[in-house]
Amino acid sequence: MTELVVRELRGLEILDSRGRPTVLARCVLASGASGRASVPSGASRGAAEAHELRDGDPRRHRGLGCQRAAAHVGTTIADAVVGRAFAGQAAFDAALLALDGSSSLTYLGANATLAASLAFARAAAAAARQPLYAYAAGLVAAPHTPRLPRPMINLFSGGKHAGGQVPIQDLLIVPQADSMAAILEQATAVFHCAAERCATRYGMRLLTADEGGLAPPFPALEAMFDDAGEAIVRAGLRPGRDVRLAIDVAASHFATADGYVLRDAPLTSRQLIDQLARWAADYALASIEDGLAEDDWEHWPALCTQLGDRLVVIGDDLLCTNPGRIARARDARAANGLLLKVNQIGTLSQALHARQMAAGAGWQLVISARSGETEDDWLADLAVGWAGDQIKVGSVTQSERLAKYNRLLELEAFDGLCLMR
Ligand code: 2PG
Ligand code: MG
Repeated sequence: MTELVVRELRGLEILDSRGRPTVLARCVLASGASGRASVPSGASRGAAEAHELRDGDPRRHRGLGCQRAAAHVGTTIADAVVGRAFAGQAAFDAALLALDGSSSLTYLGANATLAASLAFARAAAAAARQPLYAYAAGLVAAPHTPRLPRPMINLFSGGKHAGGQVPIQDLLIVPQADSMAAILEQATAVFHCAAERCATRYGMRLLTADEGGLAPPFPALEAMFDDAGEAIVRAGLRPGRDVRLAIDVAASHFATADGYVLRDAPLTSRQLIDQLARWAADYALASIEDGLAEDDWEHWPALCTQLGDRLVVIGDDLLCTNPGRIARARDARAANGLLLKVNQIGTLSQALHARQMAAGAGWQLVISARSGETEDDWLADLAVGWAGDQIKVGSVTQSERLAKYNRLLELEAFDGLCLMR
């Protein structure tokens, strides 16, 4: 492999889909090849995520400014990498970690390191005259064919993404069609039928939540599932057959000191598992993400034992794309699916490690966006190159979501990539 010499690295504070600052980096190599990338940001964050560096100056962006993180890219990191030759992504990312020196990137900020890591990846892909997905595939040790992931698409939002009108954070649809074009056609049909139902049933204008999902004031949690089923039927599709349902419970966010409170009803972990099992049976759920809180390690194995043979038990806040937490969950049989979010861990190489561990455990791999996104589409290429079984990007509205879906459409139509069955 030819060495990649960094000629220039710059960082910039830009704005994300919530109107909050985030970081963009541009990397230019000595060969002239260049790449740029911006990083997303979560609202319903796991406690074990890598550190997102914010300025904390209340006079700008309510303290959420990213000028220090952007400056770290353009000065601290640039000073350490410009003029140096790197054998590849692993060497570049190792330099970032060495420079920071902490386990959760508290000094540089994971938003700074990830911007640099991704911009370097794009530049390295350009230097190799490869599309980003092929470069990402080349990072995975075992050879495999890049393939399109099946999207799980946000229909209804609650929790931290929609002001908490329902405690469940996301109800998602998983169209079962066998091409990306058909999947997105079905998803938009269901979305528009759901939007009409929200208008007639709840008198709600077409207002959407952080990820573009609908967020009506459901009178009961079951109404959320029933309305989704109804929208699928109205779209001329069969619930459970053509389109399956999935949920991101994000249970950490309604956990209390001694259990959970779901819509004013106190529940023990066991009772919550039983509730999830009833929904899984009644609505043929394809997956349940964060069905329990991130620190409820004691009960995750019971959840996985009870439901893991019927659906995917996905860990998001539980795992935080963190190899140490994934090892613990694997050993305890606490989950059988990883929600992989690169900014939870801070560099592409660490996320790859997490991906390899999930693959080694035989888990389902879901590559996920964040609720705060930009128009950047690198996530689509990553999901393809790393052979994600599924991708979670949000709804079929809002351009920061569609940038990823449209990239998948392009890869299907022009690069001949196929969906995994
Ligand atoms: C999640 C994500 C994406 P956030 O919980 O899975 O939906 O949300 O980016 O706010 O953590
Ligand atoms: Mg989640």
